[in-house]
Amino acid sequence: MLSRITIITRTFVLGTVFVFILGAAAPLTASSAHAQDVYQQLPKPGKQVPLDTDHYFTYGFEKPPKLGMAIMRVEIFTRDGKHDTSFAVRGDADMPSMRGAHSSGNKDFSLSAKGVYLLPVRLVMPGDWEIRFIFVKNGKTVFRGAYLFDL
Ligand SMILES: [Cu+2]
Repeated sequence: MLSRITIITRTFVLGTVFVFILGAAAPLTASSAHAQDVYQQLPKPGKQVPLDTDHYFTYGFEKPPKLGMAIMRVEIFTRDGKHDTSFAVRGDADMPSMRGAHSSGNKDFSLSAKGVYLLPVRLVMPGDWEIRFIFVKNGKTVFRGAYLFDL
C-alpha cells in the first residue's frame, strides 16, 4: 500500500511535469504555426507586387467573379517586364468566416502557353472569400500572399 507521503510526492511530481510540458509546448506550437501561416495582405488586383529582388507579379480574376467557377490569373515578370515562368504557384480558396468549410486545399496553378499561371476556383456561396497564394522557386517558398474579397 502506498503511504500518504508517496502519493503526495507523486502528485506533486506529475503536476510539475504537466506544467512544464504546457509551458514548453505552448510557445513552440504557437511559433511554428505562425511561421507557416504568414500571408502578406495583397494590394488590389492588377497592381504590381514585389516577389523577390528580381521579380514582381500581378494577379486577378479573369472576369469579375460570380458564384460558381472563376479563373484566377497570376503573371510573374522580371524587372524588365518579361514573363518569368520559372516559379511554381499554388493557391487555396476559402471563406475566412467559415475556415475549412470550402477550402480547396493548395492546388498548383497551371501554366498557359502564353506564360500565364491559371487556377480555377470554385466560389460556392456569397460572402467573404480569401485566395491564398504561395510562390515557390527551386523548391523553396519565396512569398505568401492573401487576397480578401467579398462575393
Ligand atoms: Cu461559406
